[in-house]
Amino acid sequence: MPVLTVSTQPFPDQKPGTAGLRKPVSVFQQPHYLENFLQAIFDTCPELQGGALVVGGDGRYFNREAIGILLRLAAANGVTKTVVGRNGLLSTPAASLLIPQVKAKGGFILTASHNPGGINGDFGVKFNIATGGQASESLTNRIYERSKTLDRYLVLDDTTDIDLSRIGQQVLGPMQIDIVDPVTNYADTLEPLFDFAAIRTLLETPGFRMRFDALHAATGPYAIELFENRLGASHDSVAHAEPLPDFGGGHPDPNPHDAKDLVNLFMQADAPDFGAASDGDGDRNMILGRGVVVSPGDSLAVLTANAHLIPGYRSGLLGVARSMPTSHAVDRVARQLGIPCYETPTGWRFFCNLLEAGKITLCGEESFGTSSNHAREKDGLWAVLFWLNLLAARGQSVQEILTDHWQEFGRDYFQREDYFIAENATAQDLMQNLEARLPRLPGTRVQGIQIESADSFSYRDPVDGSESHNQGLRIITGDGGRIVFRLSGTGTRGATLRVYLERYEPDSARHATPAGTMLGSLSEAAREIARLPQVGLSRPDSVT
Ligand code: G16
Repeated sequence: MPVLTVSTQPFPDQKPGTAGLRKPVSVFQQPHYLENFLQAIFDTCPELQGGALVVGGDGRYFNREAIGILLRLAAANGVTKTVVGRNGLLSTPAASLLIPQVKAKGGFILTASHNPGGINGDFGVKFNIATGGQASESLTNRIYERSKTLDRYLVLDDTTDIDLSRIGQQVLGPMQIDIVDPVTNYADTLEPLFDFAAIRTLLETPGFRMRFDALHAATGPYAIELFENRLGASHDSVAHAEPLPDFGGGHPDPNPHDAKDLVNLFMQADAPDFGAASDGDGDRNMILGRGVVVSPGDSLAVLTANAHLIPGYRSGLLGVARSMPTSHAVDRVARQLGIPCYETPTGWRFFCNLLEAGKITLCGEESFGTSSNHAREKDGLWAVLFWLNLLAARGQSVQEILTDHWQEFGRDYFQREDYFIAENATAQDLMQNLEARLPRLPGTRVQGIQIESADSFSYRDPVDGSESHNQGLRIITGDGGRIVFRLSGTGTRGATLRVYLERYEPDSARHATPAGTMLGSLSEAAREIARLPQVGLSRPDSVT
């Protein structure tokens, strides 16, 4: 086999973040940059030799070129077969499901998720293991260590053009390439989990309207297949369905800040009955009803409380998990159901061990991610189907379901405030200084709020015993509230400080009060505690 060994220099900045390596497109376009990172993965995972790989991406700018490079490196590193989504497209959940289904040794998902795309946007590479789950923290660290000493990569000396649009088998040197329809397998996997007949009846009810906004990202073709083709939703139900390399210039993140148009639509009196959106690679979801956006913590809690109504989950739940900054709403439901509830650091990879060990059935995060043990990634369209099935089974609107839920369990008001900080070093200093002050906070009052305790969150994985430290700073207040500070691990420029605010309200007479009102003083307290105005951060850049 004609393999070239190309000399290279290590790049010092190839440390993956919360989910893979994400950088501006221009960084990935530097000579050898992508090749180096891929080679670091092949060197760290010798099990990929002689096996199959799944490859696909969210269709963002540089997706096709990157796949071309990846295929040549894979062939040179002994991969015998790659399964590639047609036109290089695979949503993250679809790729994750495909990996174990085709018995691949792993998969490469080319995505920067919710980060903007286009030539001036971001690109990213995620490596998932044979279970379909994200690489663990220790594997990610080993890949990073390898990237720091890499001085060569292997590439097939063969520039045969692979036609990514043609479903079927092709070859590249000794490697077989199977181009597959990215949608059918995914839709076939999800369908048996839900009562499609009941959802179809709901969607065909005269006057019922839904709107799913694919934000010109990966989920468009999947949503059309599921909602319009299989479930009979009207043909205007899926908006912005065509995946575009720059996502149509938008920010493909389903949250009230970035998907403002959709939120505004649902605040109108004549809004559709049900709405949802997903992100660049299809793993996040936001659920809306007329006049209401469901907060991610509430969504997880509602799904847990109602799982017995859904065919795939009728036999009960093993347990649930949420990331630490996610609201405690699901904890109350788990307590009532008598099932375990785990609290993990931010990052889906921390759920994977729990899922694999059969400890949990559902899990979710504050960053608009939810999923179940059907996959090892979060799954945006799965959550949308779950909610539709719930609407059909309960015969209620989104607002009615939420109101009933709060009535029974109380309401966990939740909001995330993001502060953009231009200099990374400023952000690191801010966190270090705050951490140093934590021991002095308990017993003090800030903005009239009593502080009960404060710590830095550490996690011990109950399956493999591995420990993760410095996973966010927590302040617990006397009125059932909590403030969490952490730095985002998915940005590519400067730093983003995330401040998560939460407050429990058992009294249903107060459940209609807007979150901003309920959390106003906690927000002020957070700014004072972290001394944000002193570094010019007097107001958040976004609130979701
Ligand atoms: C990624 C991870 C999620 C995590 C999120 C946090 O999401 O997959 O598990 O919750 O990052 O983002 P940040 O560190 O910016 O708060 P995604 O959708 O970008 O893959």
